[in-house]
Amino acid sequence: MKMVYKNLMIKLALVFLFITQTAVAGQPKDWQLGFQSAASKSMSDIVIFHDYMLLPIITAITAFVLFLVLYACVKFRASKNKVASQTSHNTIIEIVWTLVPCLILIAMAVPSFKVLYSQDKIPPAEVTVKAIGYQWYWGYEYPDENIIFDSYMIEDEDLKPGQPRLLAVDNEVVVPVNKVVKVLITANDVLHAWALPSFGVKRDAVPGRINETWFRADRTGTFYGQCSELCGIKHAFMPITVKVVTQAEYEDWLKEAKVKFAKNVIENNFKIAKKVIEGEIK
Ligand SMILES: [Cu+2]
Repeated sequence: MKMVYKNLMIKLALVFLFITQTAVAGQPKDWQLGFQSAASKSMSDIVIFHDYMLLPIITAITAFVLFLVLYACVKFRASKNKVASQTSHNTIIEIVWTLVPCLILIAMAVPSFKVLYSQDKIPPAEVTVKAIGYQWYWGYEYPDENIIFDSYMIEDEDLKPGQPRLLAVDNEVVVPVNKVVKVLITANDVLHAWALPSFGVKRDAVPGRINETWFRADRTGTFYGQCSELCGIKHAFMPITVKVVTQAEYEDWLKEAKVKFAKNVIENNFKIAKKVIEGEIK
């Protein structure tokens, strides 16, 4: 009987996990509580650390402090304590309330550093993407593929069915699933930040400096993020869209993109346009 019950619980947990994983796309939801669903190991680690370590500790401390406050309110109420107690020091309690928080912090620090280091150590990159923050859109480059393009938010009136408001862009970043994607992040004007919650990624985009981060998406789909550094009046309107596809789909996209977004052609057009403006060519 016990075994049957255990199996049933495991099945229920799996169904729940499946529902929560599939029902939530890589974007925020109305009335959402907690994180967006994880689509990379980094993010799963963050979610596990938060859900199974931080939340229980926070809940326990909050409940304990609430209990102490209520206990003190009842036990030391004025009606039952006509003469106030003069107690002011207790060495043992003072040692305990210094040591216990220290131990809690150390216990939290160990897994926290583990997650941090795993995010910081970039494995050999299989795809490299450079993200450049502009006021107010993102530019992308695939340095190994001679591809460059800009990515603008789609305005409300131009949204197609299924495209989320304030998150969909005209040109998405496309990456293959289960591949290490290194993202080089910089900015052209002011500070921006490239952030994608489902991948557990957030890095500042600093003019004149290149920051690095990485992710390995473990499922296909479209994932949305936003600029996460106050960068001016249209800060809220420079979303980030990453489309994770299969390797074959990625190769098809590359073929198309190498023609559509060919860097040398675009740079050449810029040069010609500059010359026309300066009057060298008519
Ligand atoms: Cu920005």
